Amino acid sequence: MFGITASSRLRPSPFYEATLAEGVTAFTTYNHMLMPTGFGQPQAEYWRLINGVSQWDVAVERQVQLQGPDAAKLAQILCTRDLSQCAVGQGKYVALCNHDGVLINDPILLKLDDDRYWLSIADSNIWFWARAIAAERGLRVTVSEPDVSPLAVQGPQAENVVASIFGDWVRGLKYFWFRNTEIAGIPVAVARSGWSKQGGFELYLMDGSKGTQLWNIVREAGKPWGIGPGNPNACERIETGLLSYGGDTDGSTNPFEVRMGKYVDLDIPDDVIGIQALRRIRREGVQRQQLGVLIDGDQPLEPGFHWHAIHHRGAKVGDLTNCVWSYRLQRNIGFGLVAIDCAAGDRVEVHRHGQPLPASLCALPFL
Ligand code: THG
Repeated sequence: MFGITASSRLRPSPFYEATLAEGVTAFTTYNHMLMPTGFGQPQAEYWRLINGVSQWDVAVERQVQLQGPDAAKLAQILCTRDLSQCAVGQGKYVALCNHDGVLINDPILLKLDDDRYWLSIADSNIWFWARAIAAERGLRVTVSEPDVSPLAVQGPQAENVVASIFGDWVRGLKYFWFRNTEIAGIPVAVARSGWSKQGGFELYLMDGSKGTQLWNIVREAGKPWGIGPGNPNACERIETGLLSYGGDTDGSTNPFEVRMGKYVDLDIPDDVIGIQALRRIRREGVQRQQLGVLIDGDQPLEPGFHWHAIHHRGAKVGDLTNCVWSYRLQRNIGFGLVAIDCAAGDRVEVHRHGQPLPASLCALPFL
């Protein structure tokens, strides 16, 4: 489309040089960094994730570290999920909300120690937020952004690749659990996680000067399984129903509207930010829900920047928040954020560039 002007505001990833060497063709911005979004072969990249193994520069998932005697307290104040049973070495998918119960990030929380946590964040400024809350509540905690950069290894063969590097113990890691280790003197935390439903791991690189070296270790180890470069894959994540904070959410979305209710514990202490609003929303009922949208027709649509209005019986009932050509379903699919009285099976129209496209609502995930 156009180029990107280099600037110190756009911090390079430790894997930037390695992705250039792999032939990266596109980036997006995320947490004031560049994230690769393609390597020129979208179909091959997709099928490699579905059938094989793929390695991704996801250093943009920055860690907000909470450290100090009140770190656990701050973590709980920020997260609308009960953390009291979270063990050292465990991770959890959590919703961060503001005082109105609006979702402001959906990180993975990692408990490194009783007094040290990471929030592995999606695309919003949680560093500011956590510092402000800690200061306002007088907590003894240091909030920082450590030198930590995740590299994802995703796909059905990811476990074989990661086990060949670190040993068979990785096969026993439970979902979102992690262990600190090193490879060739490079400090990493190995976690079973990642933004796909094809299985996989994330290697949290803890020395930003070793990005190319770690990338190449994974690349070499993955050769027997046909590893290649990839990135968080829009098609796969929409087919499998994974949420993109900021893409599928707006300035008033609460967790219940976007299928995150199961990660909200309403009986946590009253001082958790947003919990009182969430109790009220639960009591009064939500206005919107997330459903799948299957657009009629068998030609891929061009992706766009905006949400598209969804109409039902002549009235607007919500928005299509993303849209992608599904290689497995051979249809254009997306998520609808629609009124609570809409239901799977409803026939609707997506209004895109002034053109109404007939579509059907369905349950998520698609696959
Ligand atoms: N890896 C790391 N940090 C991240 C992401 C990541 N931070 C931002 C973003 N991605 C967080 N968002 C998600 C969303 C969904 C999942 C993971 C991260 C996910 N969800 C599963 C699901 O919805 O089915 C399982 C969740 C569960 O049951 O606990 O995996 O990718 N480091």
